[in-house]
Amino acid sequence: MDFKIKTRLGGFFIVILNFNMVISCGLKPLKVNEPKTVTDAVGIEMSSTNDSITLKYGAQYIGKRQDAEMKKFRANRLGQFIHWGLYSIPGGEWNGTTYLGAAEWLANFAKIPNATWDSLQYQFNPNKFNAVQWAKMAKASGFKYVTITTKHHEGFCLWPSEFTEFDIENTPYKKDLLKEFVDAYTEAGIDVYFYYSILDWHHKDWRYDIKNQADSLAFSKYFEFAKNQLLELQQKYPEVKGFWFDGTWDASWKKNGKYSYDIQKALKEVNPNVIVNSRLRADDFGSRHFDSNGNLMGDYQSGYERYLPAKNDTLITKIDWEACMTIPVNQWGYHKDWSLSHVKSANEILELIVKTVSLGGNFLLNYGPKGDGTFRNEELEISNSIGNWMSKYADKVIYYGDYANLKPQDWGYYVKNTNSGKFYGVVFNLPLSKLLKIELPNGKKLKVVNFETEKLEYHHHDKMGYFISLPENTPNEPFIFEILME
Ligand code: 1KN
Repeated sequence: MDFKIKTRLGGFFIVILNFNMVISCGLKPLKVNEPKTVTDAVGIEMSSTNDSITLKYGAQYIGKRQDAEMKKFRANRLGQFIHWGLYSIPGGEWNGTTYLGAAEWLANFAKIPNATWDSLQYQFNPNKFNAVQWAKMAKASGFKYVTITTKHHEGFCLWPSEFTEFDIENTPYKKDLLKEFVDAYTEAGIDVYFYYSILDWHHKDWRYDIKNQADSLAFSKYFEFAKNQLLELQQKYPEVKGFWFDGTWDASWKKNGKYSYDIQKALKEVNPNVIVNSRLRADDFGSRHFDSNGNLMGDYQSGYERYLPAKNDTLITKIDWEACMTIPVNQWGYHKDWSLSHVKSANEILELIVKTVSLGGNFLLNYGPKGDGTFRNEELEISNSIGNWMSKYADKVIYYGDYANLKPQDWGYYVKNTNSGKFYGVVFNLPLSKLLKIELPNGKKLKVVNFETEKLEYHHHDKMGYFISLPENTPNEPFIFEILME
């Protein structure tokens, strides 16, 4: 994917983003400005003393938000992502052919006419859906928040919307499924976020590009529709903590930075502490996620999709960010056949989660429930394993986990718990030497290393660092140790 060309021109960076067809992967901050004055979270138009380009639709504030809602989002760290829509019915199979691609994109790559696809609406009847059961499973897995697709690219709405007939109300299910969902998760103490696709294959006024007056007029109507729907979601489900936007890579959206700015502004007028991902935004010049001055737009960077920053990426630790991840290689919506690609094990997923937290990020793990409202067994099993691990370790190294600012080592990851102030190592790779190396910054001394089972004095210490003997019996799962320094 060729997505970024950076040239230095007369003192500022011009960024040309070329997303061939799609995707917001691969975005890295051009520069991360150290926090200036963090005014309140919604502060519009902050001082731009360091900014080289004057922008009308650039970043609305600079630095990490420090309000209670954002602190909660950050402390939560682990979220469940749910892709559920009409695509969950065919599950990647159409007319006897199973397609390898992402199941929620089937309509697009199998070139299924809109009228045919849209009629799946009359089959959507998840009569085994039990919101309370879902929330219970999510809680047992250790998820502190959930992000559900209210509308994916296909345009079908999981809530009864005043602004379209293409919604849950006009399915055999009829009931307000989203309300059941929001109520159950909220009751279980899990924060609810809404995924909303700007890209819409169903809406007649959606445009990929704006080439003439007529496109421009149509797209302005689409914008009003999307804005109305979003305000409707906020009004009908006031528990919603934030919005996760997707489908914002097309020229039409990039040419209308004002629209992305206005949507964020409108949502924040209703709830000043609402949390919006960076993917919504484009600035005056079509820069996405980061404006043309390199400042993050939205409340956190949401570009890491199915991959993570490097272990030693210290720039990313300066901003809030969230990665989202599939269990197979690339399936978000329900796909019948997971044998087509590598399916991650619980330990692989745990490593991705811990790595994310060690870099000060959040992690969304995706589930694609079936059309009938049940989860596939693989997802239930993963949930079970992850949940077991989380119940032992998450309070120490996941929730409130953050970047520890210690030199990365090959055995695993460091996490600092911002609630307790404690430092931890999480071991994923057991060295054959049975020695764990720890290097501390100048002036710091290692006092003790606390495994769950034993306290260990360090084995050897010289200017290369500390070498810690592993306990006799190392657990048969990723394990943690506490590091006490002085
Ligand atoms: C390669 O292009 C894309 C386009 C859309 C890759 C992924 C996506 C969507 N974003 C994920 C979060 C899913 O919703 C996926 O359909």
